[in-house]
Amino acid sequence: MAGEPFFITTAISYPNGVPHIGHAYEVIAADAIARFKRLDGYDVFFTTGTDEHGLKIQQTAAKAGISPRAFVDEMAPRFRAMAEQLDCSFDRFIRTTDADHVAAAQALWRRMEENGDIYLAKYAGWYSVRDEAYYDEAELVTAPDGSRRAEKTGTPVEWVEEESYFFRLSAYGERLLALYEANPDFIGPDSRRNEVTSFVRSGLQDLSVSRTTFDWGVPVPGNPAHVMYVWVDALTNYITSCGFPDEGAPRWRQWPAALHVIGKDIIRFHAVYWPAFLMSAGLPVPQRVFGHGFLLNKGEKMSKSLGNVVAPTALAEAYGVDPLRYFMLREVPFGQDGSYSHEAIVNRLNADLANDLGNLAQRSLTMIARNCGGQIPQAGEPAAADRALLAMADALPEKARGLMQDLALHAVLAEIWAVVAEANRYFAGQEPWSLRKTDPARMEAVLYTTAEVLRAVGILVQPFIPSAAARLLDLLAVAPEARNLAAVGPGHRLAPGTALPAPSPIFPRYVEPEA
Ligand code: ME8
Repeated sequence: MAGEPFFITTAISYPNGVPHIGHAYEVIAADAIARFKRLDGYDVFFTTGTDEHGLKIQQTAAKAGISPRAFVDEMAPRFRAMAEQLDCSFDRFIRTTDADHVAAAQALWRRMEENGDIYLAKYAGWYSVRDEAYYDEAELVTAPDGSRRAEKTGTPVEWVEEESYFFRLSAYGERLLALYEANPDFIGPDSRRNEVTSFVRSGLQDLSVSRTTFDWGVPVPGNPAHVMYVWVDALTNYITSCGFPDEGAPRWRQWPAALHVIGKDIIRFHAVYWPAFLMSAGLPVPQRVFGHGFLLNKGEKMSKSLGNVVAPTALAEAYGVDPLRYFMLREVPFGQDGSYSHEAIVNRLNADLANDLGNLAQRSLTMIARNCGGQIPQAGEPAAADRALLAMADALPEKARGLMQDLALHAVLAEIWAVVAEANRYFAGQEPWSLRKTDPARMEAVLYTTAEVLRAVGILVQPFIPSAAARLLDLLAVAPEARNLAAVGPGHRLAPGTALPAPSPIFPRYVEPEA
């Protein structure tokens, strides 16, 4: 896999409000995948960003009494700061107001137009500003206050008539179905694939792709009275960052994307519209689109002392970045909905991180510091118990690769923690503290085996809890270039006699702040 490109993206967020927990969840999950692939030798390119055009933004800015440009210039940095605070290793933060993006969106439009897929007509229909989408009569309900609303989202709709450009989506049904058929992994999880397939099977209508009722958007090439429908503009971000329309750009080797990580609510845009646009433009389609679930605050459960916080910034400050990342990725099976609460986060933090992994590292490394001269101990002749435990740790990269292929992030963590649990049982059963007097060589072997398992675990947890993993690997004196998946196993065992730094705890327990 060495050097093979792996382009991974998040959706780009609407910056019409401050970042919320869903935005944090998505960028953390994508970051864990990106980091895992880097550890496995891929040439990873990882982007996230903001989706800054459209009526919603224009209206929010107007309410705030400032220009849309000033508004997004104020909001976009908050999204970037959140991703940075959460230790997300993105290579580009793309804003749809970036000059190269506007040029890319116009170039894509021209390609679709040259292919005969864009035509001018009149549009009349029920439009939801909140959803930036038109709805059919059949998709509406009447609210108690008499207003017409979209049934699916509950947002108000208004009757809109405008001249509009259309994209000939109706021509792409067969090709899309063939794409899903030939690439079973194109849409995940399975529930989403079924949903999309039946939507396409039911017949596709042409898509209105321009607006004349507002002007905060990318002008349509050749007819600036129109701005592009925000989804045409937004989806293009993925090829902008690969250098489009310059197909000779160095980054172009990253296209097609290996994976678009998005929420389940926008799967149709990514699995139907987006590949159709790309087919029209004669460009390769992404390899995979994965719609994760929604993360919801169960409500009342948050602790009073935290003021019922839901802002990701506040959660990261209250629990720490690594514990928050770990919680989100371990607690929620990726692809399903999940919920969070103060109790659930604290429980994971204290049980899995502070107790299981933190204590094992602290106890074994303290014994090494005190009894082995602060050096990696002698391995000795491994006993059956040592070999069994090491075999489990050595098997982690292969297991993790397989589970990662299914994007089962929670299952990767479960496998790693199964090894941690086994190492704890081993440590308790071998009683190295008793061996200190009776059989010091055996004590060294037990401590060596434990340290070696911690090395494997430290390498494997880097994608999920990057700072704590780095601290653990530092404590084991693992060289920076030996922190990848290929370094797990017999070929790169810890060298006895290597000097270690003084041990320090990697995960403090969470204690409730004083009321
Ligand atoms: O949809 N839990 O932007 P957005 C988990 N601009 N994920 C959530 C969530 C929650 N509670 N709420 C939202 C947009 N998301 C468009 C995308 S991409 C070319 C354009 C996810 O700010 C949501 O599913 O509303 C989406 O993937 C992302 O957050 C941004 O949502």
